Parts: sequence; structure tokens; C-alpha cells
Amino acid sequence: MNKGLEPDIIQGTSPRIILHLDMDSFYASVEMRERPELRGKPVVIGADPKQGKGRGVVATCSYEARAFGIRSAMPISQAFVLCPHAVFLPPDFSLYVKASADLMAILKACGFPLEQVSIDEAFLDVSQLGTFPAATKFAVQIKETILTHLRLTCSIGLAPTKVAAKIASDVHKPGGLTVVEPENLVSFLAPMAVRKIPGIGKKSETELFEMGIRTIEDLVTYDIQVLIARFGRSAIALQEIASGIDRSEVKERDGVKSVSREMTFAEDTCDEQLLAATIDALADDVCRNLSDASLYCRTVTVKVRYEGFVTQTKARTLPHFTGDPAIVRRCAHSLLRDIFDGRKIRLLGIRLSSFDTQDARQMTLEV
Ligand code: DCP
Ligand code: MG
Repeated sequence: MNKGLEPDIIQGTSPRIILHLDMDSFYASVEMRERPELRGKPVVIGADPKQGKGRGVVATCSYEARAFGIRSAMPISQAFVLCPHAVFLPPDFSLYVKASADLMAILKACGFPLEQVSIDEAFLDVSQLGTFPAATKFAVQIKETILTHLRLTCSIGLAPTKVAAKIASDVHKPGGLTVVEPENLVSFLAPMAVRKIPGIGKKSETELFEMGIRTIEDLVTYDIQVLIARFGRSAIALQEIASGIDRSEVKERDGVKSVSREMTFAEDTCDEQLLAATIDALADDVCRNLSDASLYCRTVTVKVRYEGFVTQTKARTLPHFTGDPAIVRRCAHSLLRDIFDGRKIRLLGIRLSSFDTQDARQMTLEV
């Protein structure tokens, strides 16, 4: 019994200090770095807006574009209506992968446990620094190093838990540094929208809203039995996280977790030739990204969005790591055949995941 309490006791005497760093408007900032004439302008990265007739989505946009209400994942046609004079650019994924690798190299060189969670964000466990003031000083230095070496800005959150650090890094974007000391943890979390908790998506958010739960504090005070009846045993962990209890550790793994490409058709289609040609183009495109990042993958996922936005995905794990477009094409065609039900398709996408580096693969081959 007592053994199980040990981590809490340790945590109580010497709190962990977790740093979460997230780059500001990442793809857009990298583009603005490469093309100084874009600085200060509304820049939107994503599908071609085609004078408002384009059908894809916004990947991201500069903060100048956000002032017009443009956001990630918004239809590009809507972005065009909000700010027709914005600079619209297609994503240059290899450029972003390179900037990401440069960023992670800087973070790795700091010598703390590092967990990369996406192309532009990472956790560092900086508990060794001992105090929050020391960690704050370190965070300021990291921001300066990134600005000097990469000419990019980032936002940082420091907190005793991963969840709180991640929420904190988002509070004062862009360029923010938000410190949540242990004594402020509960009051920091309390007024936040439940959606801020990683893992709570739109669907769970709606369900929680229906139960009258809007803020993290609402979640903390809600009857746990009712929560369990609705969400199962995971409700216990959820309520703990809301209360500031989050034992998850910074896991040392790095690298991009997936690369994907998707295409929205100009008109919904079930033309099998067009679908096949699109799969080929998407497969070639993602494989190019994979090779730019010196990676091989094992899992291929095909995403189909039908008219009316019903979306289906299917994944297959290959027997070997590959970067060969022909293999990815074959697998993607077969997955599409499995899920295609004859309805008109709005969007097709391919995602590659379960990566290995080329070095690791070569090592495997030598064995
Ligand atoms: N991204 C994307 N599609 C999305 C969300 C993000 O392609 N729906 C890409 C583009 C972003 C990058 O991932 O630049 C990082 O995502 P973030 O959520 O961190 O967004 P940004 O870095 O662009 O902006 P922020 O300053 O809010 O972090
Ligand atoms: Mg970011």
C-alpha cells in the first residue's frame, strides 16, 4: 500500500519541472524567414484558394492572418473570404522538416530528457535545474538561442506536470513564457476550457458541455460516479488530470510520428481512374517527404472523406520498413479498394507512420 504512495511523496518534496515548447505559427514563420518580404503580412499556408473556389483547408497562418479570423483546418475558401489579399502559399513540407530537425538538435544539446510530440513541439524534463526561477532563466535562454540560430520564435510553458506545461505554453502565444509554480497549479487549471486537456476532442467536449461541464474546475467537482457511467474508467484519470495530478513522464523518443498528404477534389467524384491517379500522386508525394526526412515507414493509412463529410480511414502495417513509392502505392490502392463503397468522394489522403531512420534500417540489413 505504502509503496504506491511513494511517487506522490517524492513529487511532494521535490516537484518535477516540465518545459513544453511550441513554435509560433510554425509553417508560416519558416516561410517568412525564407522570404523576408512576407514579414508583417497575413500569410496562409494550405490549399490553393482558387479565388475563393478552392476546396482544401488551411494548414496554418501567420498571426497577422489570425487577426482576420483565419485558423488552422478552416476551409481555404473561408480564409479567402476573410482576407482575400493574404499571401496564400502551398506547404513546402521538406523545408519544415529541416527546420524541425534543427530545432530538435538545439533542444537535444541541452542534455535534458527530451520528448518530441509533433513537428514543432517538445517536452523537456528540466527538474534537474532544481527551482522554477532557475528553469525560467533556462527557458529565456532557450528562446534566445532559437531566435538567434533559427530566426524563429516559440512559446514556452513551465509547470510541475506535462498537461499543465502544454496548456501553459499556449497561454501567451506568440513569443510567450508562462510559468505555473506548484502552488498555482490548481488555480491555473481551474478556469481553462475542458478542451484544453490533451485528448479531449470536439466530441468529448460536446458531451461534457451537455453535462454542464465547461471548465476544468467543473470537471474536478463533478460526481465521479456519473463521469464513470458516461466515459468509463478513463474518467478517473481525466478527473485526476483536471485536479493537477498527472504522473506521465517525459518519454525520450524523438522524430516526426507521421507524414501525410491529402487532396480535396474540385468536385466530389467516384471516377475510379481519377481516384487511382490521385492515390499515385499522394503516395509519391508522401514518399518524397519521407525520404527528405531520411525515414522509412511501416504503416500506410488511407483516408476517404465522402460527400457530406463522412470520413473513413483504414491502415495496414507492412511486413518491412519501406520508402518505396511503388510499395506505398500498391498498399494504398488495396486499402482504397477495401473501404470505397461507391459513394462520391470529396477528399483522399495517405498517411505514413511507424518510422525507422535510414541508419537504423541499414543496421538491420547488415545483421
Ligand atoms: N498543422 C497542419 N494542420 C493543422 C494544424 C497544424 O498542417 N490542422 C501544421 C502547421 C503548423 C504545424 O502543424 O504550423 C504546427 O501546429 P501548431 O498547432 O503548433 O500550430 P502553429 O505552430 O502553426 O501555430 P501556433 O503558434 O498556434 O502554435
Ligand atoms: Mg506551433
